[in-house]
Order: sequence, then structure tokens, then C-alpha cells
Amino acid sequence: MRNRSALVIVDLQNDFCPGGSLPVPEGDRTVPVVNRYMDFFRAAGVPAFFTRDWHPAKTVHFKGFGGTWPPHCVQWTDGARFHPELRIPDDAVIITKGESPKEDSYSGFDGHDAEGQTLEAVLNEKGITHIYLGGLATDYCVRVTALDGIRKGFKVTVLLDAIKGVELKPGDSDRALEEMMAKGADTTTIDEIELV
Ligand code: VGL
Ligand code: ZN
Repeated sequence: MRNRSALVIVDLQNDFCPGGSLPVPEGDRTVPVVNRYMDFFRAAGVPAFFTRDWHPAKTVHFKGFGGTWPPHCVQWTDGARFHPELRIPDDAVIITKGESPKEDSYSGFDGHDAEGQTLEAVLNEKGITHIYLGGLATDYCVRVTALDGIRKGFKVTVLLDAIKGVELKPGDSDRALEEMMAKGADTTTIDEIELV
């Protein structure tokens, strides 16, 4: 049902796009597609959520402190800003995650809104049972957010044309998609999408 759906766009931030510090190949190509989804969902009265990776300068998530990644999406830096061409509606809910210096926090469900409510709490409060998921990166934050969503009982549809992967190992994105689908995620594209 349309009023029980939400669009959830994961980490479409400068550092994950070409020119950023942890670029997802062609990550920026998702932006115009996400904008089209936004128009589509907006016309149907479906709310939009945007997660953002929001790290302290020192965190176990970064290479220099025992983690995997070069520094990225450090709080208040340009790299942590949303992609400038992303058209974020004024009433969108921003979900902040990755603030702990002691955790990776790949999942949007680890994050919170401006009032400190978790993503799950905000979705529940709005009666949302179905999330349509796009953004970056297929093999990390999109994957973990999808799996968490399924585990928490949400119906999850992955927007195949609005995601891109880091691909630390070639094939990671395909494997991530297979895993999400095996656990119960559906998929769609902008040309196929129907709200039911
Ligand atoms: C992400 C790697 C590190 C993501 C975040 O948004 O997928 N990937 N931090
Ligand atoms: Zn990160």
C-alpha cells in the first residue's frame, strides 16, 4: 500500500562519488535515477529518507586506526555532504550513522534522525512496512541496510538502477545482490516500478 512505503537512499555523498576519497565507480550515475525515483514516489505521497555516513576523524573504521577504509565522510567536511545534484525534499528525513569511533556502522538501521530516533522507530511511527532501497554502496551499506531491514520484518525492494558497488573484490556487488534476494529482497527498476 502506497502510504506504507518509503524511499530510502543510502549514503549518496561526495566522498563515495568520483573525485571523493572513497569513490564508488560510477557512484554519481545513480543521482539522476534517484531524482527520478524521488519524483515518482513524491507524486504517490511516499516519504523519502536519506542516510549519511558521518564519521569522526579518528575511528576504527579508518585504515590508520585498524580499519579497512581511507578517511571518508568525516563530519562537517565537503566529502560528507550529499551529492550536489541530489534533490533532497525539505520534508525528507535525514538519518545519520557512523558517528561512533568504535564501530563501522554500515547499516542505516544503526542511524538516527535529527531528534535521535532510530530509523526503525521513525518507520514504525509512520506505519511504514515496505522500503525501496537505493544508493551506495551495493556491497556495503546498501547490503547491510537491506539485510537489517528484512531481519526487522520490513519488505525490502532494491532499486537495481539506483545502486553501485565499491567492488573491493570484483563480483562483490553481484554476490551482495544474490544474498539480499536469497534473504527475501525484491528488485525493480524505474521503468518497471509499480506501487501496490
Ligand atoms: C560505506 C564503506 C565505508 C557505504 C561506508 O556507504 O557503503 N562503505 N563506509
Ligand atoms: Zn564509512
